[in-house]
Amino acid sequence: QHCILIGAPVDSGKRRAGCLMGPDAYRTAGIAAALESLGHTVEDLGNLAPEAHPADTNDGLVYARNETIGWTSRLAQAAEDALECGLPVFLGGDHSLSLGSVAGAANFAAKAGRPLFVLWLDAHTDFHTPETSDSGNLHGTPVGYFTGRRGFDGFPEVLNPVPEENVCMIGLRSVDTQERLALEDSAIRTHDMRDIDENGIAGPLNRFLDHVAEANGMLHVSLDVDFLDPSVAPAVGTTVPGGATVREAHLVCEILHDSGLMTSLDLVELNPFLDERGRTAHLMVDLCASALGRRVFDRPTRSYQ
Ligand code: DIR
Ligand code: MN
Ligand code: MN
Ligand code: MN
Repeated sequence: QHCILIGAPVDSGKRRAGCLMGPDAYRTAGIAAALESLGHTVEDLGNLAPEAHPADTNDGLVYARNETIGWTSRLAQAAEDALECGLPVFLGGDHSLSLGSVAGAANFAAKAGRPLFVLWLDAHTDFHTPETSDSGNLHGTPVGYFTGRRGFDGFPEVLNPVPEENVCMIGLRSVDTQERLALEDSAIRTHDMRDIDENGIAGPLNRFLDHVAEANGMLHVSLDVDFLDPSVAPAVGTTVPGGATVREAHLVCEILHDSGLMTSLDLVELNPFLDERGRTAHLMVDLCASALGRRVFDRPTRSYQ
């Protein structure tokens, strides 16, 4: 495959700074070489910048709204353009980058006449709107945005909202009250950590991939560092105990590769400033490699190709 690395040093989605260093941490951890060693071609677009925007005053609850709007337009266009030529890998940057990456992927999918599906690997549901958020941090809003919830005044219009039933969340263990209420009325497929503890992680994932394949869908995968347990991935501002193990995360990525269905990927919320010796960046690079074909042995698996 042709992998297009898109540096998205978005740091406007929450108040704690540091995610702007994420893209360069992934490069330092060897992401390009890892993908090339699997036989892929890799093109690195460097780090993007947000579109011009008015300065943020931050006098209301919502933090850095204008800067995040600037990023959303820029990244939506970048996603749409990159999907013409290959598989975009967004090197975040905090999770507010997914307002743009998913909206752009949805526009591309609409042009291609295919439905877009989204796999959300995260401790959080990120289903807020700017109006329901208690923190005012826009990294908690991308799923609300790209599924077309109201309350995003001033943001680019979502031309092709992702249908709720096309969204699957795995790894959940921190859901705010307003998100919980909104999810109760939604068709989003949610799998919390208890679900994984009781049933394993492969079943829910394979069932979702079956839907993607049946619909000839495109699949955007958004991997938040805090999907992982903080004991193995400490470099994130919002750690929540009880997350996915290294093996559960690799299994997800290996199954994704075998499915042949993934068409774009976000690596988000890495804050290298909080890390020891780049261990979290290395783990995220290893997971990306698994999602793009690194494996121990070949084995017969369900394949949609
Ligand atoms: C929290 C945190 N629900 C918020 N969200 C995070 O600020 O709305 N998402 N960290 O990944
Ligand atoms: Mn998130
Ligand atoms: Mn999260
Ligand atoms: Mn919140």
